[in-house]
Amino acid sequence: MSQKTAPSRYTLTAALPYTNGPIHIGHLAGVYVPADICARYLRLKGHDVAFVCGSDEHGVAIPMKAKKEGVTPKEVIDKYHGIIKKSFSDFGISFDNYSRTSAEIHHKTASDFFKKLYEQGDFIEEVTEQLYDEEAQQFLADRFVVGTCPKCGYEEAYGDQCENCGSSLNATDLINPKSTLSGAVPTLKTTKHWFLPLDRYESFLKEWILVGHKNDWKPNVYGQCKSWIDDGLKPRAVTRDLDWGIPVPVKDAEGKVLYVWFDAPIGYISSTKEWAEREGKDWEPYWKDENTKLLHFIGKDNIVFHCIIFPSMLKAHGDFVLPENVPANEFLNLEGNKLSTSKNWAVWLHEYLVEFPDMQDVLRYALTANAPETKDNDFTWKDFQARNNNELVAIFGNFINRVVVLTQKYYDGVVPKPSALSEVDLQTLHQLKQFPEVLSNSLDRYRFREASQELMNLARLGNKYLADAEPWKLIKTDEERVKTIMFVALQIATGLAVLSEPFLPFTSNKLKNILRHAELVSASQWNTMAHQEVLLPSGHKINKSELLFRKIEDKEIEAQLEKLEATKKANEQMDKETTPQKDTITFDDFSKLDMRVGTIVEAEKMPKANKLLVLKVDTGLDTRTIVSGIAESFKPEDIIGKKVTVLVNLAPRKLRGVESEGMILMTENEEGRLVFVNPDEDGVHNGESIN
Ligand code: B3M
Ligand code: ZN
Repeated sequence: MSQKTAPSRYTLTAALPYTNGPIHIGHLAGVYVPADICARYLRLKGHDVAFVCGSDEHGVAIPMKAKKEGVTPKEVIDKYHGIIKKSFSDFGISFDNYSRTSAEIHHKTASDFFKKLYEQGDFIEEVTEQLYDEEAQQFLADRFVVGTCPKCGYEEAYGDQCENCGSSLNATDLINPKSTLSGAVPTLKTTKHWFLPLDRYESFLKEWILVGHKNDWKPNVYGQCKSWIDDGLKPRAVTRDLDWGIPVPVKDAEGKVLYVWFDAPIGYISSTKEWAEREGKDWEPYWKDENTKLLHFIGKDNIVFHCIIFPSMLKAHGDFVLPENVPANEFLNLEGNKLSTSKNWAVWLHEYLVEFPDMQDVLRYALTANAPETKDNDFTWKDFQARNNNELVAIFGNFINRVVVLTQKYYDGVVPKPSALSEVDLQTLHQLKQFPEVLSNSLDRYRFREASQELMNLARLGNKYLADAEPWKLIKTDEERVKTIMFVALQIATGLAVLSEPFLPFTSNKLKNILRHAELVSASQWNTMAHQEVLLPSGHKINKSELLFRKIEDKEIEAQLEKLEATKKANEQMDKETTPQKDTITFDDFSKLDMRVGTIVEAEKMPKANKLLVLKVDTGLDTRTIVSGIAESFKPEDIIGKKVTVLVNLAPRKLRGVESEGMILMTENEEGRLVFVNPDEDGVHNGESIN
């Protein structure tokens, strides 16, 4: 954020999460943690900040989820809106307002926005051929159709965008499209839609982005915009043939709704209006005053909508400011695999909050320290544990604990009066006063990962200062010197309390309570501490210590890895192609099969054959030899006496020289181990027919 003429007002938006599932760590790392750090930082700098978000409740993703869960779309959005809103609040994401696009205020705001552009003649009204599913009797747009992306070849691209390369697509662009409703190959059917002619905004976008933001937008964002603009922008349909969404507010539009990516970004404006109404503020300066800086926090798959389409809409509307920056992050992976809602391959925020109570800041820190700011990155539970144990506990927490415990022990919690400051003391305090600017230098360039490490460096400075000064030894010989050391250490602790707030809000709050910071006559702030002689005055009494962080044990991490392992197995089981049903047979065919209850009475390994066991089976008719390929799933001694289902009238055949007379019916479990299809019930005897 250029600080030439520090703006008085910022509007921060965070991508509206679809209410088709909970929030996971990918959403947090990509969007919500950086956005929250930025909002908290700007507030601490004294700016007027509107930090808005809300649930994205339209679009094809919702009815698809409803169909999958066997409920109505309304039930889906109410369920997930509630889960998402509560989990954000419990995690300390400090939205000024968290709204939802099903709210009346949004329907009105989005409808009015569309009508204005319609009345200005900004849309092209056109009847075109669109993909249609004859079986489902449904036009196929967005997630109702998948196919190969014409830009990057990704085979799971949706009708409106490719999540792999971020390209914005028209469904008819897809190669080999397939309906996600019925699997059918779509036909083409004519239908009327309204198109936003993005090509008409090409020169504006070239000037505004390619010239105006060449140096201050992140390379990953600037690069995507440049490639779209260079590829040539095409008109984009901003309406859909759907019954779920905001009805198109013009005549001859029955059965049509606003395209979700037309209405959703307007949700930022609606959320601001809702907040302003509640707070007795005027919303318009936050969206129309040229002094306002608009910042969009999103993931890389949303760049085209926030840098090309929504700005073109705002430009067409005519009285809105344009985004100052869109610091989109790349993607976060989990233990080496892509995060996936549908495959449950995720660390869900609402589950984390239960499994790691009061440890919001640990996840905030781990996700920031490893944020995918310039390239995709990987979350591992081992790294999560290391960040906590080796940094938060061993450096930050250890420093604070020592300072507070020793202040209590030596001075009953009262900040001592220092005597003459040594060269090291002066140097240390000078470094302390640099940190607000050091952190600002990173935060003003949206380098949250770098800033989080600078914050940890302040804790390192404190830790080192104490370790070098060793007040616990000096106390025996030079009490005056110890007073000075503890005074300096308490100043660093206070600096940490103030500067950690954007990153570790819960810890900052705990630390401020320990230091009774709020009770200080001139409590130090981000903007004042560099010029304040003293952050924590002598004579001020602090509270007793409380644990800021606890060690995470290996078994807690193992439990999380086992949970993921179980998910992986369940997915493998689901992914395993269920062998298609064989050709239909007649009852006569079936009645030729003679299946009986049998019992294994002997079993031994087939020499030189890893997979084969030679069994003696009492079929009730006789005791016969059957060779069975189950040696990798069972030890011979474990299956003696086992009841089994035997196909007794299968023609005998020689296996490795042994005549096998029949077959034992088996199946496979989710671990891929063979299991007997067997009549386990008591009272079922050998020879009983199985029909
Ligand atoms: N609902 C999130 C996504 O594409 C989408 C963001 C809307 S922001 C206006 O995953
Ligand atoms: Zn692609």
